Amino acid sequence: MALEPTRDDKFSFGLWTIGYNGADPFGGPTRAPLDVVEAVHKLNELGAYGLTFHDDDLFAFGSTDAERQTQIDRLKQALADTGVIVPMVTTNLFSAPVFKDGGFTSNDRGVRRFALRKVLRNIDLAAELGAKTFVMWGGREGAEYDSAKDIRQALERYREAVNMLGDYVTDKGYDIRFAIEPKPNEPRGDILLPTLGHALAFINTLERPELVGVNPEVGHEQMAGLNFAAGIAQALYQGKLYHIDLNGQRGIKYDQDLVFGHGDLQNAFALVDLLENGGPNGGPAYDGPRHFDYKPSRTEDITGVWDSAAANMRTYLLLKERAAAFRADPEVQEQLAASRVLELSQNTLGDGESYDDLLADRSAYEEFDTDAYFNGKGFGFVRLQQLALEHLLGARG
Ligand code: GLT
Ligand code: MN
Ligand code: MN
Repeated sequence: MALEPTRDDKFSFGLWTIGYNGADPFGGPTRAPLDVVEAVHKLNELGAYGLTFHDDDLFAFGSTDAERQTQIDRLKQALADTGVIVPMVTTNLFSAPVFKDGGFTSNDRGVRRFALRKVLRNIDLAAELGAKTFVMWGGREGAEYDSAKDIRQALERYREAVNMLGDYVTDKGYDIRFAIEPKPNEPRGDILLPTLGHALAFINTLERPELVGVNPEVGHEQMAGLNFAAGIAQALYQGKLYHIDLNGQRGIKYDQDLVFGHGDLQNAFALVDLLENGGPNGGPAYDGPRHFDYKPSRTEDITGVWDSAAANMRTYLLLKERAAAFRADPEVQEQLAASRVLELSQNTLGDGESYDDLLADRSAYEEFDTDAYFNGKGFGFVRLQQLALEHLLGARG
């Protein structure tokens, strides 16, 4: 299998990822600003197919209309010269000081109205560039103090905002869907819609739920101690995986945004297997962009930036190769059957069986001898996981 990324792999990067200058709350930048034209050309050379961005990544907050247009034109030219596309656009509602208490859910109504205008303008740009997904990461939507935010009203305002944006894309005829990106905390002490599950539940309250899905990020779910691959399986199950942010995180701590695979590698293996193969019982796989939202480490120079960009894609392709070998291994198939992983796709009730039929089935209960049935036998999950690990390590075929 080819380990050279190609356009068909649908790898994309945020302009803010490769463009991260290395500044953190404790120290200044370690790298010079990266120009968007250079970013597009370099990503193209490395085999990526897409660039994504926030409005403020492309043209500084507060730019004049002319400055904004110059940057848009420069980007368009670079896209035309390379064939790179913009699959996703997002809005920065977090960097400007005015957003310190949030955008859609700031206690200050004037800020909320400004945030909506900023997003509407950026949706027009997304449509103009042909982006199909519009991500909403509400990093400042939240609070540090329980007394500071009426959570129910904040959710009402979030809902009002997303409903209005749904009306807007519908009325304009834009082929755009929204993807909410959950995160539990940072920069706020607590962020609204902190996990994928909260976001999925919120989406059900919207007026046009079909227009809204999720953009889960590996590290964000792991910051909450959750199993990312399992969450993604649920998002796929509910038809809500509209986009994905791949990166690496090592445990429950600040948002590390490491290279994909440089965190929980076993879960990354399970994730790639799921995205590519749809799970052991062959559920729907994912065919959207494989979007990397990582930060080249602060220790790196520009060579390290491009090395780490390439590392994300290569690791993904290595895991894809290992996952294919895992699925094709006859011993794995045997163990999947022995571990009853495949049996889970069978309905629990028989065809047309009602609860009356189940109640009448004495073998299911009255005559079901749990001790004899169990008879001390295990599931063999450890052997199955060791087979997975050995494939991951390249120790088997
Ligand atoms: C910010 C955040 C990311 C989000 C980006 C989209 S912005 O860098 O840390 O996780 O995906 O707004
Ligand atoms: Mn992150
Ligand atoms: Mn992200």
